[in-house]
Amino acid sequence: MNLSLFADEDQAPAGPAPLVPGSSASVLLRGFALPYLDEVLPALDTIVLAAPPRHMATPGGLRMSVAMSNCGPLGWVTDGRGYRYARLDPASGLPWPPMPPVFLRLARQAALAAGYTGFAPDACLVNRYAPGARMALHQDRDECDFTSPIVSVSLGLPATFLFGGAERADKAARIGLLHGDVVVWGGTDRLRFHGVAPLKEGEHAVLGPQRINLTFRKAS
Ligand code: MD6
Ligand code: FE
Repeated sequence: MNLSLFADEDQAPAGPAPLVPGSSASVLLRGFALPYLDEVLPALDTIVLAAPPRHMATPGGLRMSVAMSNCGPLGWVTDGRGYRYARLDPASGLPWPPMPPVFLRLARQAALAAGYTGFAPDACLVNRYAPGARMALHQDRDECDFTSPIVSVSLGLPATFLFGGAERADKAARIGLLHGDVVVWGGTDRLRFHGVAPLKEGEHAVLGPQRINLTFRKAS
């Protein structure tokens, strides 16, 4: 007998699930952001109006397929001089838009649900993927503080997240991320290689033909 309140198991809200077997340092919170989206989406509109996502250049001079913006005191940027965090948006010379209180609440609650207390992000990277855009395997290592976790919110079209190991050549697990899913990782997994497979064509009911990823970090 099926005692679940949900006819379809796929629709049941899930608690934290390990992102990969054998590690509790990185968790997937299916649908965790959904109750926040009535406030998150208008706030996101304001951010991308003030600081439109743009295709930055890697230190090697390649144009990134993902368009990026930021909110909060610090923003992640890349150009011919390297990767770093900057207080000002290089496109406007102005500070990045402030971090909306609902972003901070969502990030802190997600971190807590994953077992990380006191998360105080000072940077939120806004990544916009059009179909075909991808992110190559990389480590997040431009932050001063590797003791804080990273909280990553997926919105819009589904994506395949690649979650590798400590070495670039380690085989990566493939994890499907949907609108409203949140991934939290830290601790012993903080420096794992990860990336995003090329985004498939599609039209999301709320966000249209794109995926937005919000990545919260404590950078300073
Ligand atoms: C993305 N995410 O999901 C790219 N980094 O669009 C990341 O690079 C990432 O999701 C660190 C932790 C979580 C992430
Ligand atoms: Fe990353």
